Amino acid sequence: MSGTILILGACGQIGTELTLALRDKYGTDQIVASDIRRSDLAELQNGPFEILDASNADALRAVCEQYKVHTVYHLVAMLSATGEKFPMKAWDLNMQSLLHVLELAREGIIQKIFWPSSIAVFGPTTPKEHTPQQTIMEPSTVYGISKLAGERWCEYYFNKYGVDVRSIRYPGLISWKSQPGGGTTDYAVEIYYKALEEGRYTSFLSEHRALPMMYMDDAIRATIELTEAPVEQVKVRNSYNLAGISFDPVTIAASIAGHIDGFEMDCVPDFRENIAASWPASIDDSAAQADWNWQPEYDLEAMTAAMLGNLKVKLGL
Ligand code: AKB
Repeated sequence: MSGTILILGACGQIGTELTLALRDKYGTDQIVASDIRRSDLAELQNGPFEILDASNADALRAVCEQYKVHTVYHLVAMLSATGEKFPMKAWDLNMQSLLHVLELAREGIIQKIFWPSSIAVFGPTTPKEHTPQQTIMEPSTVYGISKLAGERWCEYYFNKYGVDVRSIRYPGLISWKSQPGGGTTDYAVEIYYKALEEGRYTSFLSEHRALPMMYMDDAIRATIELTEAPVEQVKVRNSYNLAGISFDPVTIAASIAGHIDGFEMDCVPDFRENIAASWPASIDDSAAQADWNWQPEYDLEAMTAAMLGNLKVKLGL
């Protein structure tokens, strides 16, 4: 590959870990991190960093030209719960920034794009269990609507202009290095912090509200594997279903209680329960498995051990 890699949204939950993983793989100078603010994480400071608003097309173009960017990982988005509070802002941010990046690829300024979609593209009329790659998609959140529209734009730019854009429908992502913000699946990260800090947690989803989830190490590996897969293996150009682990609050709480004596959880569902109720409980990712050999490594037990072990050190407990 000649040219650098640009990460948009490098200070976010996925962006932080993807930047570090790609810098490990390709060397610090090859990876340009960007966000609207600087990261507090010292590790992200070592290497090229640009303050960049991805919805500003001119600023984005200038950074791509300055660093001779080959591949853009576009990780800027307003997630489901915040999106319901600010629908127009969510739509503008989520759509404009994607269209700017697609246009840069159409013009040949960049050569490849990774853009994340989400299980939020599905809705209440979608089959709930083992949701297929192709099925009914009638999302009921503004975030889901923007992700579904984004998927259609990605496929359109691929079919019409040959733009090499690749995408995954991420489940809820669980990580210890950086926290999520504004999502419906965020409870599954908060619960580990509260378990260690307070020995108890109040979930904003109901006891048996199962959702598709994934440990961040698996998600980062999937992201890089798909983006680097030989072009002929990438047969889905809207977005790939991706499955890791499916669980509900009661099940993750039991897994944590196996490590922390006396840990307790209660449930006080809020507006996010309705969002979660509209999403699948589990995902069929056989297309990703068949096309680019996707296999997750972490089950719930391995994830809980990794989260608690790493957070204990991070929080100095
Ligand atoms: C959210 O909860 O909004 C996100 C997602 C599933 O895309 N984590």
